Amino acid sequence: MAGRRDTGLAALAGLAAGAVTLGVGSLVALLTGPSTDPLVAVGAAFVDATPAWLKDFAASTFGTADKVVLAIGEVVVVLALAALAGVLAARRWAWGATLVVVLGAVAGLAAMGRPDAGTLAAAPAVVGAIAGLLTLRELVRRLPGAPQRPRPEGVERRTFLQATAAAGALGVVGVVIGRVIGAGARGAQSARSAIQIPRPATTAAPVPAGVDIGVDGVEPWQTPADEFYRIDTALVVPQVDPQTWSLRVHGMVEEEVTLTWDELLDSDLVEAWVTLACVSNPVGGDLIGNQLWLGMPIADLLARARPTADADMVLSRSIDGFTASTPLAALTDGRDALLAIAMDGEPLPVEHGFPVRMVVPGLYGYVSATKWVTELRVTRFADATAYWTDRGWSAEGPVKTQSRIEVPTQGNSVPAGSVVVAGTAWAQHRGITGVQVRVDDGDWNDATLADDGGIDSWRQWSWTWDAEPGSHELFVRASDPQGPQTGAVADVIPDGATGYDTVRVIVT
Ligand SMILES: Nc1nc2c(c(=O)[nH]1)N[C@H]1C(S)=C(S)[C@@H](COP(=O)(O)O)O[C@H]1N2
Ligand SMILES: [Mo]
Repeated sequence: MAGRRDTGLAALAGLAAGAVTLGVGSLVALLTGPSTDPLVAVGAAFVDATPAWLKDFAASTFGTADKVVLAIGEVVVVLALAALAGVLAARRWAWGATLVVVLGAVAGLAAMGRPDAGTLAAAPAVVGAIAGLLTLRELVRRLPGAPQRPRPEGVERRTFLQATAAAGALGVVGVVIGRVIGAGARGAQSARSAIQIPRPATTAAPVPAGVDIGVDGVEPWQTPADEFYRIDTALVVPQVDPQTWSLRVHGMVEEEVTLTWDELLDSDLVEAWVTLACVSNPVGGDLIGNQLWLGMPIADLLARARPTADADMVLSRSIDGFTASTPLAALTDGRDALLAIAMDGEPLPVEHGFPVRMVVPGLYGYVSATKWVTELRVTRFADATAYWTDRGWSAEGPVKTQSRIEVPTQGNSVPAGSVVVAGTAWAQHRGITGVQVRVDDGDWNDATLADDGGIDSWRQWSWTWDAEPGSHELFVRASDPQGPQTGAVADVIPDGATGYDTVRVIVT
């Protein structure tokens, strides 16, 4: 009977067949689109099916590297299953074959279930699984000691290993070619470089020189575009050609409107500084950034469509199926709610929503900042729910007033005497009216605010502490016109974290 060594060889056969499956799958996906690649499709379905707590855990544990971690985890699982298929096939062909068919079916169904799935979405998984099955059958037949191959053991072993290595190598080459060509074929980057951003009809108010408080270690007031945090459910960044892009406004409207890219460029564009924040940002976290956006006021577009009187929500949808529920009022009350086409004077980076995304001051991104947006459905909160609402988050997500200490950092040791404590506070669309710092359980001390860049942007602050030796804990709280932020500790789920940011400092 099969010994341990034979099991190892059978597992190798399974791995090689698995590589062939993935290689063929990713080559076929060159024809059917990156989101139909079996690994990508399964990963995306996993992301959508993952309960909110797990995704929150992934985002907070791995930061925005969570997609890389997911991909590595997925490959490990797939390789383990492929090895298992080899071992099963060596014992009884039908068992191994069944596992391959089931895995192929799972990947095919996952691809067909993607919101942007075409009719051939399952093709990479199906063709890949067939290639994998054929490979597995050939390799299992060549397993040393297999009944069909009554040959001397050494020769058998050598031909088996050669065939397995060749199959495995072909599979890996297929994956690499698929990935490299697929990445090169991503059209959006070249379309993006060809774009001339028009001049705004309304420019942003000039930013006072003192918005940056001038303390080393404080995050810049304007977040560099290439350092802007990225949060989305997209495993492959949607590639949208502006020339074929359009935005459909429909639902509870007097008149359906379809906006094209050229119409958008020709409209009266407005420039605005807006701080965008993620609801998953923990207290003191960095899933937040401030930028200069340029876009068409969403109110102008809605004015053409004329929402009916009983509508109270706009469900925006991206090309890859993500949806966000934004209160209609926030889009029409005069704030700078934009269909943004530029960030920092440049076309949107592809991963930040090229060619068009929404930006709405005062609301967390998950209910307002739809990237790669292609549809606005005017509806009611009572009638429709959005992507994250279906996963346990609140239907509405106004940004909570928050503040963070950026210097000194946690666990720092500083010499006694004058110590500058500084950081950033935000209360988008209400504005920061004050920041206070507390040492241990002392009184709150007023911090100095940096210049004000507008109520939709965050605001820097600093306070000079007369530090006495020992271990101390610093607390910060910000105020908006309604009063100070709450110190009550709340998790990010369901509608944003609260509590004071704190750092422990050793004064020597
Ligand atoms: N299409 C799409 N748009 C999306 C998301 C998404 O998953 N898909 N995530 C939203 C969330 S949760 C946030 S916080 C912001 C983040 O925007 P950024 O990646 O440009 O910083 O995008 C929003 N827009
Ligand atoms: Mo978010």
